[in-house]
Amino acid sequence: MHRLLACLLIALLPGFVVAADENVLRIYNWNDYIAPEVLTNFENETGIKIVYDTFSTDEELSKAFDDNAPYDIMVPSHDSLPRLIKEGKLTSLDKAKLPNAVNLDSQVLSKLSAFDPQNIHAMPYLWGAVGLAINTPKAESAFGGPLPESWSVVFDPEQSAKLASCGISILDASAEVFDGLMNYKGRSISHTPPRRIKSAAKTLFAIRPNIRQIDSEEYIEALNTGDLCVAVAWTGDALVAADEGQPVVFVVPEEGAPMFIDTLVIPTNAARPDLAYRFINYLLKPEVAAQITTETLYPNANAAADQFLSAELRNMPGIKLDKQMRRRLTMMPTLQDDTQEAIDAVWAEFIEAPTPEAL
Ligand code: N2P
Repeated sequence: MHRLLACLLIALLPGFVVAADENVLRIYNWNDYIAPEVLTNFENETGIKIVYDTFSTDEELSKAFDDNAPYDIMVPSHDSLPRLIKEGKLTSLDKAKLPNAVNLDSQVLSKLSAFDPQNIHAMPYLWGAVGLAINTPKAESAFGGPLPESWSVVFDPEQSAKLASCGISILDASAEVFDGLMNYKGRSISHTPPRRIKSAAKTLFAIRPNIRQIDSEEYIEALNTGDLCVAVAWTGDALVAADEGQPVVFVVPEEGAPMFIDTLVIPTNAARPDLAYRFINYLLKPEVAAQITTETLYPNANAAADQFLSAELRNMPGIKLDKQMRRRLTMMPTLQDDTQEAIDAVWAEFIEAPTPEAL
């Protein structure tokens, strides 16, 4: 009798509706970084339910790791891997559970192995570059002629003042923006002492009144609707705007710019590593990787996926790097702690500085 009562009570408690043995996979990924049908197809094929959350900044992702947020898959960029590995946050992957990893591009794996030796903790997902998305007609008419292929259009206060009226946006990605800024100044972000970060930051504050928004998510829509003329952008986000019919080109500045590889990892606190392996292995299928590139316009790390891409996509500058892009791009380094701390402090101030409308 008592037992029956207990069962009834348990059945009525909302928390018990999701029984512990129900197959739920929790994923934390960057915004606009998957084809939604990949999620539904996987759910339909496997009966596994996906809870899918997104973030738009590295700070949000770091916080999720620090808080041991209950995710089974997360998507850190390559430069975060050394810290996450050191802190014991990442599962050593059992490659036997990822047979589709044979499809991965050996060049991408080798680049990544500088951050995760022997590719033990992370499988490459999508990659790309940071550069300038330029709405050519709008930008040229505000600028009074063709723009140089240079960070100067954002970081030179006189040049960005000319473009301010048609809308400049900057990624809310401090490491990437400082990487570009140091390149603009003819230096490298690696081994930059904090005092040099502080002095470079003066440039950021000088251009702040010319910047309409600092953001990595809403700017995609603004580019797509022609509301911005220049954006410090990630490759795919710029290419999507062109795909939406905007006269937007993606330019890698001549001074040099950072490249990133985003990776699939299983946090050590994952509740369902078994489901995480199944989904990562699914993402490593060539046709699935191609589906994701076709939707996001980010190149994937799957050497076997090319045959599933349209010829137009296969050869699209940005998905395929031309010689000039290759020459101008460098993998974003992992920053030393003191450099990172200096950047974090300056960035918080930069973000909170009054917006042009408020001035
Ligand atoms: C796409 C996010 C790109 C991730 N919106 C850059 N690491």
